Amino acid sequence: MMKKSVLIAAPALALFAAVAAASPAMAGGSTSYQATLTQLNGSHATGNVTLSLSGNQATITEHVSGLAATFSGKPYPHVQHIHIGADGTCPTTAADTNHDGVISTTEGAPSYGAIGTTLSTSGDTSPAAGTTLTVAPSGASYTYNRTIDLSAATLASLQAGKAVVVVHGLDPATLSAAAQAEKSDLVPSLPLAATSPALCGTLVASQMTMPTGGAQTGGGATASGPDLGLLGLGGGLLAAAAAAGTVVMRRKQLSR
Ligand SMILES: [Cu+2]
Repeated sequence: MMKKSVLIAAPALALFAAVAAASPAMAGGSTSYQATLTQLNGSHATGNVTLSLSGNQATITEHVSGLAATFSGKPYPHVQHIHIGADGTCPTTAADTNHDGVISTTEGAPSYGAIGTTLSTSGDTSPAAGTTLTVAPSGASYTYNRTIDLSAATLASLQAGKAVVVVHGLDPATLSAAAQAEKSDLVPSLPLAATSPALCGTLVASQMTMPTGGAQTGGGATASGPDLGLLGLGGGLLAAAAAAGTVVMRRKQLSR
């Protein structure tokens, strides 16, 4: 008798565990985006960004390293933004139209667009805070973590695959003599190096929420690795439910 009840209980437990594991992604309505940040202007920096979107609320986690460490003897402030409204790409050296050896922020704009959201450490995240050095993360390496509301414009670009994270601020010593003498295209009181892009990466959707009943129809257009995992889990759930005698669920599926 003991043996029998254990055998019956086991599938129920397994089903419960599967539902619990699947629920946050399926019911929470969040989508994850990832960006691999690659160097611009010979910065030799690296980084990555994860953005978890729920409605218009974005939780952003960013790791960078290898950036310019100091500026005027203090930790180097690296203004950083989500750029929007253009190609959704990072510029090549062909963007250096004045041939000073530096892709300025303005020269890169045809690729990544204008500032949509400022990834500041506190307060304002609008484009107005774009060059406020006091709320920029600083130093050669940092981890940035903040939950913010995205504007409608940034949200639209993000969902269209055209949102690009750009981290600014180069070591002036790495610039040509001519470029070292230039003023910033964004803040004329600063040198060109201070605001020129050092890292760039397009935010790409890495995990899509399943639409309701989406095990059959969802994810087809944009299926990637994590998507396929969810699809597999969804299918497994249906099979488990059918096996457990959940007739309503089975009927619903058959009637489609
Ligand atoms: Cu920027």
